Amino acid sequence: MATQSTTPDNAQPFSIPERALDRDCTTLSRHVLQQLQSFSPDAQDLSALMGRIALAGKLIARRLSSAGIVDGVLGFAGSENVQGEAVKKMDVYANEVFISAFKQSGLVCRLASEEMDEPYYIPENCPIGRYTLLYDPIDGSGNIDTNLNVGSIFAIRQQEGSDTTGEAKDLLQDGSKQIAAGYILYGSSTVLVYTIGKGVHAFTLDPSLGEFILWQENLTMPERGKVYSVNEGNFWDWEDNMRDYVRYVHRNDNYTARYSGALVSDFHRILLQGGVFLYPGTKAKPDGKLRLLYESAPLAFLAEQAGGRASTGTMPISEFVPKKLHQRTPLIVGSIKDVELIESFLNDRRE
Ligand code: AFP
Repeated sequence: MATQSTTPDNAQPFSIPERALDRDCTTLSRHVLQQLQSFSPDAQDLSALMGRIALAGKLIARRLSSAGIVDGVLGFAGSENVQGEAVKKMDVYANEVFISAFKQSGLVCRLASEEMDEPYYIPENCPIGRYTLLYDPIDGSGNIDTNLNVGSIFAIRQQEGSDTTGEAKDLLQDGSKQIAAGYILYGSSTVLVYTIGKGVHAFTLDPSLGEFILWQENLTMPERGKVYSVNEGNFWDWEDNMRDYVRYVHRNDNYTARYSGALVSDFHRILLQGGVFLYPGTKAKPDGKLRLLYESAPLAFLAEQAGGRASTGTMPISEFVPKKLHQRTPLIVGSIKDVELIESFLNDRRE
């Protein structure tokens, strides 16, 4: 006896696999093009740039996941960066991965990173390379040796000028010059979050495909959160107003503290669940620790796109014009109401 078919007569033979593909396989480069609703040369460039950043992220994730099995993942490189901080082996590796991912891209003429004194030029790209990549190759590298989360942060700006000397003055501009920004979080899964000024979107690396696949579109930060994220070991180094804010959250039952030692990790939690991250200046170091161009400005772009806020305490991070490449700024970033509350403490506006 013939088996009765369960497929309705009008069903398309491939309709189910096609739907599955749509649902499961929006890749990063396709998403960028969808966002821009264009196949123009600029849109293709941006899609290709994001593809190269994703490649760097995959290479770094692969290396991190073999810590303890292969050489060159754990431990210090034995040198110091321009900020005088001890460089980890993974800082060196990840910095070079970004350079090599962009070397033959024809897109980027200049890369500037936290790990390099001066921007790195790729002369063969310069005649046509119209973009600058700014990046922190491994954010939170102090976490690597204990198998805790780390990240990479990036921003893309339009290249202006091709001067190979001096202090890259055209980089010394505010955050509105960023065309794209985002981060890769190397956690229990590898997640890439980006914005091109059209919302904030998150992708998860599918190791079986080797592709970042769309996880969530148009992420928005809750207006207020329960978590404050700050290194309270610096409590007595802060100005009085900052201490007053932290005393306030201590007394207020609605708040709890979380601090991971990796900005990307703390920011990602705040993006999804709300709250605030702070790295204030201290009396001795009023500009704090975090670098504007590679850390604060990219995350400020993401925060604002997600409905949050980023501030130095006295002005929006996105309006801060750096005086030098490795400029540091205090950073307060997260849910809009939480950031405003801290600003009210810092500016003596408490009612
Ligand atoms: P490292 O990359 O040197 O570990 O610094 C990480 C970082 O830039 C940022 O990711 C952390 O939020 C912050 O510094 C931690 O600094 P403290 O150890 O001074 O709290």
